[in-house]
Amino acid sequence: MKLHAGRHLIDLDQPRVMGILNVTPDSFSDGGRFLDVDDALRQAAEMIEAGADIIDVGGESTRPGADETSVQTELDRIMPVIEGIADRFDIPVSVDTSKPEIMRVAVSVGASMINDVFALRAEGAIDAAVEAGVPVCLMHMQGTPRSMQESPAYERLPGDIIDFLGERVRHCLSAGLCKEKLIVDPGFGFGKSDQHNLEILSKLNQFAELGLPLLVGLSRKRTLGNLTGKPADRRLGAGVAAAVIAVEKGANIVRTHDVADTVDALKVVTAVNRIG
Ligand code: 7PJ
Repeated sequence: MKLHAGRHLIDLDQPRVMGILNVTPDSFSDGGRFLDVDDALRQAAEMIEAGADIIDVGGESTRPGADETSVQTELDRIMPVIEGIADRFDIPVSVDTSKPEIMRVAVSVGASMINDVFALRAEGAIDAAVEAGVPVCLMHMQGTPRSMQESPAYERLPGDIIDFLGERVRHCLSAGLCKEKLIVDPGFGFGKSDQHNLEILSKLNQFAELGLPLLVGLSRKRTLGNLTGKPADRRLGAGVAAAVIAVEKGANIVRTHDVADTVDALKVVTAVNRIG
């Protein structure tokens, strides 16, 4: 399986690591805009050095309870960073957004992939993605970031999520996106209890029925904190374990804050799986 992402070709015959680069006020606290961009580019360089295969740039917080960010604010945050990475490094940059305006601009300044936690459900998003012509990750979320953790409920897991993604895929195909450009993601933590997340992870192999590359993001998420009793910056071991389980159950791309350790862990998985 191969993904054509702009000038890049991503070979999914081995697991790939997507490094998270948040350009939000929570991650890059103070200082002027220039400083933020320098910080972000330094972090990107570090992740590339550590073996990242994709850098995912986001300018809007999607944490539970988060408010929406305006288009202009999001653009101001991410444009110089996307342009900077695309100019300086030979790595695909994905843009983490649900807004069609942002998708268009991000791709025009060098993003070669779209990562949409709203699975192109925003008005105009599918058209923007068709025009952009880059791969798109469709993620499942129940509710909205504001409300999603209030009382998530499912009839069947992971069936409900596979059904949702299958429907989104069909809708995107009928709107003109091609199958070779689609990636799916169960959306760990997005409208899911700890029990839901664990059930989805344990049955992740069932997503293979969609016949598309599978991306997962478990890095530092709350379920890992609840399991270990550790704060977000001390969930490395838990996150690496989750990434290894996900890849063993068929995940092709792992989205993580902790690139170096995840890359090491997946090297071991890949080496062992080459043998038997
Ligand atoms: C995900 C994401 C994820 C994809 C976030 C966080 C919350 N995009 N964006 N999948 N999570 N595709 O990183 O903790 O799980 S933001």
